[in-house]
Amino acid sequence: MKLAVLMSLMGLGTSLTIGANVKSPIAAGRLSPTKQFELNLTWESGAPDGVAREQFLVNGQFPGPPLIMDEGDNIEVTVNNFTPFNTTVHYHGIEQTGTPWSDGVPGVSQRQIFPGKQFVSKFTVQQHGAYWYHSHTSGQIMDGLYGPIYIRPRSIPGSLANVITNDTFEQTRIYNAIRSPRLLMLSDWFHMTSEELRKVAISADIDTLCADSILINGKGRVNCRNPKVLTDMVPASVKSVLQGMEYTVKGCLPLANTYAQTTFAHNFSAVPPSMFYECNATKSAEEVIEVDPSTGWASLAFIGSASISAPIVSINNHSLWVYEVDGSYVNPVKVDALTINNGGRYSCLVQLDKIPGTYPITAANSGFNQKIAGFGTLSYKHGRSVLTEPSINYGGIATNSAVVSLDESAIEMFTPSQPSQQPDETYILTIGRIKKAWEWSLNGNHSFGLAMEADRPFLWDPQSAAKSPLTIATMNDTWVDVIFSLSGNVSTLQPGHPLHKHSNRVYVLGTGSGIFNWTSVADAVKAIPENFNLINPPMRDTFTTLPAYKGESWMAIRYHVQNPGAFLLHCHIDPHLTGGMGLAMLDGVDSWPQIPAQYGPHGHWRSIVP
Ligand SMILES: *[C@@H]1O[C@H](CO)[C@@H](O)[C@H](O)[C@H]1NC(C)=O
Ligand SMILES: *[C@@H]1O[C@H](CO)[C@@H](O)[C@H](O)[C@H]1NC(C)=O
Ligand SMILES: *[C@@H]1O[C@H](CO)[C@@H](O)[C@H](O)[C@H]1NC(C)=O
Ligand SMILES: *[C@@H]1O[C@H](CO)[C@@H](O)[C@H](O)[C@H]1NC(C)=O
Ligand SMILES: *[C@@H]1O[C@H](CO)[C@@H](O)[C@H](O)[C@H]1NC(C)=O
Ligand SMILES: *[C@@H]1O[C@H](CO)[C@@H](O)[C@H](O)[C@H]1NC(C)=O
Ligand SMILES: *[C@@H]1O[C@H](CO)[C@@H](O)[C@H](O)[C@H]1NC(C)=O
Ligand SMILES: *[C@@H]1O[C@H](CO)[C@@H](O)[C@H](O)[C@H]1NC(C)=O
Ligand SMILES: *[C@@H]1O[C@H](CO)[C@@H](O)[C@H](O)[C@H]1NC(C)=O
Ligand SMILES: *[C@@H]1O[C@H](CO)[C@@H](O)[C@H](O)[C@H]1NC(C)=O
Ligand SMILES: [Cu+2]
Repeated sequence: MKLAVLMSLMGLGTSLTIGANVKSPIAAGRLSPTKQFELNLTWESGAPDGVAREQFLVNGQFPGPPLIMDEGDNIEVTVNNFTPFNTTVHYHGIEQTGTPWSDGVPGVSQRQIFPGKQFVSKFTVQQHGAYWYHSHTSGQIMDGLYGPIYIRPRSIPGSLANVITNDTFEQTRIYNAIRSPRLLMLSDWFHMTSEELRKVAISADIDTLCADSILINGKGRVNCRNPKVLTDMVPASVKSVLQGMEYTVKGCLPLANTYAQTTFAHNFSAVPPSMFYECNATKSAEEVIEVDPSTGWASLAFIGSASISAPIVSINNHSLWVYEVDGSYVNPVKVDALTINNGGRYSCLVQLDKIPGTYPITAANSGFNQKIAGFGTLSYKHGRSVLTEPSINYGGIATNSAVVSLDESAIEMFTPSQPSQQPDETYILTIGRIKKAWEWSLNGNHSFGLAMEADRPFLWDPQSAAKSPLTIATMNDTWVDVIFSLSGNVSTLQPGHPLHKHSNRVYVLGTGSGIFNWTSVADAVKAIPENFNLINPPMRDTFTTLPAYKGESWMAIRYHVQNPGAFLLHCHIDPHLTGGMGLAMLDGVDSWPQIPAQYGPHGHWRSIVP
């Protein structure tokens, strides 16, 4: 079943080339005032890495079809839930200005979409670049409910390419590439369903730290490696994290590793051996991105849709010029490899000036939790097999000292913007596990548990929502600082958390190792100015803390409250979110919007009408 996304009659979005896995052409009516999309969700058998299981499909595809929009468009997405599960669809990075009820978070902005029901989200997109849509219900991202979004820019700044070249011919080719990005969703995949994984995690009290494969645009293989080879990849300086153990043949840290699984009491007999220890390699199809070297350049937009892995990506023999991050242009920076954190988007230019050949793309998990990689190919048109060299190995480690990887904290906005130099409010959140290996908290005390998904949405009643310890109420047009402080001691080690703020981008003011033992950013700046940028900091909707492997770490963000509504702030590692690592920001409680009747308590989801 290959169904096209609902199209209006006029105009075809032909200027945009899309990943090879995407089967349907997406069109949108230039003359219609609103672009309409229809997403039919089904639960069917699939085998993205060669092993069959039940999974979500969107319009018969995995990943779902790309939703191609133009900056300024009014968008209407109809979600039809043909699955046996409750669900919702969130549009990651879309600001939802004036439409907080279309943000797709159960218990926060809407009720679940029950089986057989339909939900229509309406919003306007005054932004550009790569985004994605995904389920925001339980662990359904791990079951495949996601697809890319690309918003074509109204215009591209004329001087964006100047740091790359001043040759006008090359610049023209670069802008052509930027106008037609290839979308690459990098994800991880699991042979057990998210529900099965969660049940094991709870009954064994473990953290889900092991994937079965890494996928590029929904394609990949199960790769198995010699445990000794994997173990030898870990640099001597950090080898202590292994506690003298070897990775398993699946590339996982053994369950007995207390840095990974904590010193809490576990019940490992509840864990099936396939989850951490067994590996049967497959030979299923891998993604091929075909490029035409006569165009000179290609643009690859990486969309981080992994659930527990943080893939570092690289293409043999090719540098990547990163020029757009989370929907904002940045000063292009040339790297050999970059880590695509869960939820983040990074668009890169690749010069097609090598021998016409086929060049492997490597996406290798960068965390200690697992040594695992997925592969694809960048294939020049009529390319033949050539001798190539990788910049990173299977363990995500640079193959030589000349390899440059992206430094997130050094990202410079192409159009710098200065935040207010003083916040109106500061919240210091101690983030980490509470009581259990699988249970997480964003405020140190409370878990945003899955049961809350069934609760009355906070959006409907901000006064009573504000009484919940799982909300933070802010006033409109104020500046808010949030400082995340990661506890880290031998019994409760933490990975870096890819945090996501719904609705708006935030200024990432600074990060550091050690205890944040100040009460405000201003005090910390006095002590450690080198850790902060208050002049032109990176603006992100997804921002990753440093890990707390050898002690505490912290991150400070600042944002301007501009769009009243209930918006989640959460970790984008799926088992951390379902383990409770979230809070709802009640942004602008003093200027709360009137909820349209169909999205409020008396609205009801229509049954699907064919
Ligand atoms: C979604 O399903 C409905 C009902 O079967 C069908 O009429 C419609 O064409 C489908 N839409 C897409 C985009 O597949
Ligand atoms: C292009 O010209 C600008 C202005 O003269 C200069 O700053 C920049 O370095 C040049 N770019 C390259 C790649 O040479
Ligand atoms: C451990 O898990 C197994 C399998 O789920 C279960 O049968 C057993 O009762 C559990 N033991 C404890 C102490 O919870
Ligand atoms: C791998 O294959 C063996 C033998 O066919 C089977 O017993 C085992 O369950 C498989 N493991 C996984 C993880 O698929
Ligand atoms: C790739 O790079 C390696 C190392 O620089 C070089 O030996 C090889 O010839 C290159 N391959 C191609 C096809 O350019
Ligand atoms: C937990 O809650 C108590 C009282 O409600 C508060 O004093 C304490 O600071 C909180 N701890 C953290 C880590 O947020
Ligand atoms: C969907 O959610 C409703 C209300 O929270 C609940 O009663 C129902 O059991 C859920 N259905 C499924 C299939 O999980
Ligand atoms: C480690 O951190 C946890 C959670 O913050 C805390 O409860 C525990 O006391 C700490 N242990 C040590 C040895 O500091
Ligand atoms: C704050 O922490 C820093 C290092 O993290 C330490 O050097 C300093 O002594 C601490 N200050 C106080 C007042 O605890
Ligand atoms: C909230 O504040 C923003 C920024 O000042 C402003 O543009 C917006 O109109 C305000 N919204 C409401 C509902 O007052
Ligand atoms: Cu997390």
